[in-house]
Amino acid sequence: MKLNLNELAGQFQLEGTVVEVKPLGEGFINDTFIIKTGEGTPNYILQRKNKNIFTNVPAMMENIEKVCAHIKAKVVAAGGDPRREAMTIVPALDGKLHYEDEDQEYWAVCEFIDDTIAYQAAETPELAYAGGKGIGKFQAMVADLTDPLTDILPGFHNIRFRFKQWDEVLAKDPVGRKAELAEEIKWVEERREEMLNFWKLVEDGTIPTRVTHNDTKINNILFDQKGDVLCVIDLDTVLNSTVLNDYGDAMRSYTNTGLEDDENLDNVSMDIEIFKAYTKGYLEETKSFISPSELEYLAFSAKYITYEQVLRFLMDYIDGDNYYKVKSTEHNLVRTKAQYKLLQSMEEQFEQMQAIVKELAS
Ligand code: GN1
Ligand code: MG
Repeated sequence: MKLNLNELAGQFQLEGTVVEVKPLGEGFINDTFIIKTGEGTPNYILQRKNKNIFTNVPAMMENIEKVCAHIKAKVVAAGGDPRREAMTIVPALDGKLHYEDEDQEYWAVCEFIDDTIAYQAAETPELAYAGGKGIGKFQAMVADLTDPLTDILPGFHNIRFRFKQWDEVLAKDPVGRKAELAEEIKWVEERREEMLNFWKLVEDGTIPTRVTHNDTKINNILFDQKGDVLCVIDLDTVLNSTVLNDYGDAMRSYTNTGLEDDENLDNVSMDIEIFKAYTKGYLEETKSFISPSELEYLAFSAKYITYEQVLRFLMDYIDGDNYYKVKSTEHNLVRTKAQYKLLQSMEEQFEQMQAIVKELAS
């Protein structure tokens, strides 16, 4: 028998009685629901994890639990509230961290943290500063988590791996979109060497590998009512990689004066004040562990991740929109163009970005 959402919620060790389960948010990857329970008991987040992308959900959930447990111990030691300042994964009735339904879909639950604010954009430098502190603090808390995580997304922010996918998709051109895209493809190809040269430094260990979040958009941070960072959420992509990817991805999303999929490219540019504020907060929290090689490439990482996103959106468009959820047939192309505009804006301001990092790190 196929379970409905309420019955699925019933497969987890929840406190209280389920009142309703309804959709929440608009993630590109998973399907997300909120489980409301009665007075005095927590609400929960129920997610169907996208099994096409996360091919090993049990290992993903183990990674998440490891990171959460590590952070909770730090929060407790600092006198904080581990149920508000860290995510709490709720096991299924059989004790596993996921529930597999009869269609082999994977479901997971965590506690919903009440009374928080999530932002879709870093509207002010103050907010960007707080976000930088939040991600910096997250990285500092997991810096001593040396037990390796399972690599559930091989090659996730690895441009060498992305080029392999890119070359395959372009060779196939499965829906015949390539012919129209000579200019956009050139944007990617022109920068191939530059990006690979950076990644070589990660491969040869010049830039160290640590526990990283890998999806540091501002809406993956919960703020409290005072505007301080409470908790970093959406840990699906916690992996061992370079912290530069977390910094770079945050800069890609925070500094954009437009939308990730803005149709009006005039709206899109990099806001250097937001860049500066985030970097200040980030460096304040990471000075205890960040290395000279990481500092040297910090500003570059903003270009790297934005470039990678240009490639990923364009590749998905050429591939016929199999990865990202799309709202129209052109959506991935619109996203590609908007991210490319942002990349160009970063390239124009690169010297200033480097000067800011240098000044704030000294
Ligand atoms: C995806 O679904 P969401 O918004 O958490 C993607 C990120 C991209 C982002 C683009 C697992 O994240 O890498 O940067 O879309 N996550 C995965 O907005 O591919
Ligand atoms: Mg995500």
